[in-house]
Amino acid sequence: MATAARKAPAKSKSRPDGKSAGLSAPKPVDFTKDEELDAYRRMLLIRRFEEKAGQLYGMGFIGGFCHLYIGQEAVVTGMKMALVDGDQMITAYRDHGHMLAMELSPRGVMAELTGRRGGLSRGKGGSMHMFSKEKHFYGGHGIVGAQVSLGTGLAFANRYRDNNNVTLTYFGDGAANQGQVYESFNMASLWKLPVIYIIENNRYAMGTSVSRSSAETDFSHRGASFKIPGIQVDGMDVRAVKAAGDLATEWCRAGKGPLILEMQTYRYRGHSMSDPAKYRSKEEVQKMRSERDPIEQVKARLLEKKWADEDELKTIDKEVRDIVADAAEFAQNDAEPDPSELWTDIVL
Ligand SMILES: Cc1ncc(C[n+]2csc(CCOP(=O)(O)OP(=O)(O)O)c2C)c(N)n1
Ligand SMILES: [Mg+2]
Repeated sequence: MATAARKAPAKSKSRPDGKSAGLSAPKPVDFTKDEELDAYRRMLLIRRFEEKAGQLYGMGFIGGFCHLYIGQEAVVTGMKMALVDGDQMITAYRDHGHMLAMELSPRGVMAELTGRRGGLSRGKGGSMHMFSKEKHFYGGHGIVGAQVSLGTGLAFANRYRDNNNVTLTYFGDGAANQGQVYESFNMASLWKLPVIYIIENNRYAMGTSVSRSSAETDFSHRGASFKIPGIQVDGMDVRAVKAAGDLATEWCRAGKGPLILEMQTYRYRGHSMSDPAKYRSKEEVQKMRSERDPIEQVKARLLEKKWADEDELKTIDKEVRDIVADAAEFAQNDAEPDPSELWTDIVL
């Protein structure tokens, strides 16, 4: 019996990456003097806060897990600069920077780390579990990838309410290999939900490098099967992040559905507070710090353009250190939650 010649499968007309959708990483926007200073101050607050959190952890004031965001500050800062009031954010456990970017109070965040009643979850959530409905921040989640479906749900609610707000759903390169991420991608694309999936590719998931764990290391292509376009962004340059944020928020508000931004970034510290760091060399970390540091990049531009001199930058640093010192002072001296609170704010 003659067999019909097998036809080659029809080639998909459009590759659903950023390029086929007419998207490519936008050029970094030029910041005004005020924007540079604002970005500098915001990133410095995150850096100094995290340094202090590391110290308090070492002194035994913070128990449990604590994941520092040092090195990645440009990602949340640039994205926040692209938001309007009512836009939401949700992320994983490396979340202190995200909270500060959303303008949650440094005292409230630090006191939550030390488990005090003035903490944002009244001292009962700790580093990984803080929320602020007023500031549109939805956590803080310890289960890798779980926030992706929650963020997609937030976007569904925005679509349903037709309020034109977008949801920034952050997750890591490791989380990008979790199954529920792809279930969420499918629904978000099918229903054209206003959600920006921000993959913070800091090159490692605990001690495992991206190349050891991921078959597709270009995370901007991770939405290909779901027709979600994506672009790669220099996540160490706050201006590049802001430009990508502008593009993505416009895309979502125009009703075009979800978008993926792969932020290429780097974490300087260990995964959590005890990390033997045998999976990378000291030279690799040092190279990033000295050549790509997000805060130093802004500082260099401010000095070069003569928008600030060393003294003015020192004054900003002093102001930021004062805010952080006040938060730390509060977090060490505030009372612990009353035992009667043990059964409140929980679902039985
Ligand atoms: C479902 C689940 N599996 C495993 C873990 C343990 N775990 C905690 S963090 C982590 C690595 C995640 O890395 P990535 O998503 O790249 O985020 P990063 O820590 O780099 O910010 C793993 C495997 C967990 N918390 N939840
Ligand atoms: Mg990672």
